[in-house]
Amino acid sequence: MLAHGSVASASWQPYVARSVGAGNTITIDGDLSDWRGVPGIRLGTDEAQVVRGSWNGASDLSGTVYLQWTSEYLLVAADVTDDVGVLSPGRIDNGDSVGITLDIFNGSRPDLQPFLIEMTPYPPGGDWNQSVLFRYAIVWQVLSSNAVVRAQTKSDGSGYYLEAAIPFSDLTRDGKTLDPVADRSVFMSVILTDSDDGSTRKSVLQNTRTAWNPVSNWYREPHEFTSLIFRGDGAGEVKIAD
Ligand SMILES: [Ca+2]
Ligand SMILES: [Ca+2]
Repeated sequence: MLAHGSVASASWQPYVARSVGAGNTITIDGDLSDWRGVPGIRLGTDEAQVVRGSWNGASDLSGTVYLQWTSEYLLVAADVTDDVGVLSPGRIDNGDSVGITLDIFNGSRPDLQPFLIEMTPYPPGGDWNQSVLFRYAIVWQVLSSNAVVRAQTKSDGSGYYLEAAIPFSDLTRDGKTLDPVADRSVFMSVILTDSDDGSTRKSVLQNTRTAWNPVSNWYREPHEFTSLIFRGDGAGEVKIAD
């Protein structure tokens, strides 16, 4: 095993998200068959991706996260291996969750916090309206969100599939809304959190070593993220499952 942070990983390279494409539809239902062929960001393949807690290897926590977009939505899919599924009774990001940070200002407004979007596959009481925690990175303020999350547990108990649609209209701050066509690139990081008891974050994996670390920041230094690059014209349909 490599020591923490000793080597860069290909998973830390900028990620190119393509638009869904004319004639194609993504259905937000936790079934990722409509994502076939989309390149992913792999987590849990590299000890250096562990930024917090203990990690017992790929069967404990690993996954692949995929991003696409349409003119209306940033779309997220995650195929997560996690041997013990649990929801935190407190904040959902203290339990099993998929997170994404986005700095819509791409580093030009260090006075403003990046967005931090945490999504759980195990919504409290089965209420999908409670499956998203949408806030600024270190401003612990829950923001209203129209983001939609759906997930399915893997039939063999080895983890879950998660799918989400985050409206670009939610990614608005100080008069600016993220525009994938005009902006073309934003600072972004992806976070997988594993809890086995619902109260402790046992492991946290990221696609960048420094987006969060216990010394310097809490996702508030977007230049330490990697980049999300938008390609395509924004065509494509999104359907939300019940
Ligand atoms: Ca789907
Ligand atoms: Ca877990």
